[in-house]
Amino acid sequence: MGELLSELIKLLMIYLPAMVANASPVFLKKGTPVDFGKLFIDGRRILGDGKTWEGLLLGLWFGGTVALSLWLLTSDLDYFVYGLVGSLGALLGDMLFSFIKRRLGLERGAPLPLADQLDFFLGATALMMALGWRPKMEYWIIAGVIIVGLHVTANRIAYMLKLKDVPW
Ligand code: CTP
Ligand code: MG
Ligand code: K
Repeated sequence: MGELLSELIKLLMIYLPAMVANASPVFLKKGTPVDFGKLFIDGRRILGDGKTWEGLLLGLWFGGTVALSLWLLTSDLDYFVYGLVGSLGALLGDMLFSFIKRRLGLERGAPLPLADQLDFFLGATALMMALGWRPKMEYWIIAGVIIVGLHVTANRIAYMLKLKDVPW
């Protein structure tokens, strides 16, 4: 039990910058679209107005600040390196799924169950693992359930506070 708890806390700390990076662009109301408004070969937007350069910069800045704070608190450089990489991965994963949503003909903000909840988590995991991070599978699954649960709850709160137009 003691080991499970400490491993879970470490995992949540590794993912915390990615969670913050994913959540912070919500405070933006508009910005310059990453795709600059351009259309894909199917005639639909490449990514759509929900993915902006300002959102990417804000997410990296906030996620990076959390990663830096964790490094200073723990003296463990891994929290900074993986935190920063996880933040970038979260934002890229989010964009990858927006690309997929547009290809499916879904407008900006339309829900795609599972994808909307997992995009940033999968993106953060993929990029951190590409840089050599190796979580223990069983702990990773439990941490994933907690993180996705927190994400869903945070989105509902953001909706109630009128920060978001939709609760997902
Ligand atoms: N956002 C942003 N830039 C990003 C990511 C998010 O500006 N790179 C902002 C947008 O205002 C976006 C909001 O955060 O509307 C919520 O993000 P998300 O739910 O991922 O975007 P959606 O509007 O749902 O767009 P999509 O359908 O493409 O997922
Ligand atoms: Mg959305
Ligand atoms: K998303």
